[in-house]
Amino acid sequence: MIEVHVGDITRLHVDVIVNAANQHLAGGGGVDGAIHRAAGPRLLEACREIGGCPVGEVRATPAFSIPVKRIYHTVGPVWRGGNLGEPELLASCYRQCLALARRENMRSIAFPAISCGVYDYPPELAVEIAVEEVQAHFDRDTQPQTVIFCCFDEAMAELYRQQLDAYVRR
Ligand code: AR6
Repeated sequence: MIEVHVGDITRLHVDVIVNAANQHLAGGGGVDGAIHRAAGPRLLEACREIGGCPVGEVRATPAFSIPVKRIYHTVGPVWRGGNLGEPELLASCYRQCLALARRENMRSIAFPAISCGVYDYPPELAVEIAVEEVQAHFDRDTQPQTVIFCCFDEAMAELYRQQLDAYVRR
């Protein structure tokens, strides 16, 4: 099941929330800042112990004060025009998070719009990749069974809805 939700990802009742982190796992603004604020200072300690995460990969931590099971920190690409491997790297973020959720037996996972804020990825293009990767997951697997695209605003949610409709019509 795929759902589109508008609101703060730290308030969702799911097994996993995904963080759009940076390579240093050092905390930051945007969704990263919101997740660190809600989880509390132990999250930064856990991230420091991990040490970092390459672009397109994922690292998992406990969620501390956020009432979910896990936080998956993935690092999206910075948009530099699209010819530097950005689409493959963004797809890899979604793929690796979904594969890890499957290995960890997580039933539900919520993604923010990775790279669509500070990292400047054009939302229309990012949403296309996100939907494609999640659909490909459901073609192969049944677990995690619920994927939520969590958007901070209605305009972004509308892009996901349009893309999901387009996919169904193909
Ligand atoms: N819940 C859901 N979505 C949110 C929330 C929230 N609480 N807050 C923001 N968004 P960004 P990036 C949306 O900039 O582009 C950080 O400093 C936001 O509207 O958070 O991958 C990291 O440390 C946008 O649509 O992530 C990195 O340095 C989307 O989340 C860098 O930013 C992603 O925006 C990562 O940049």
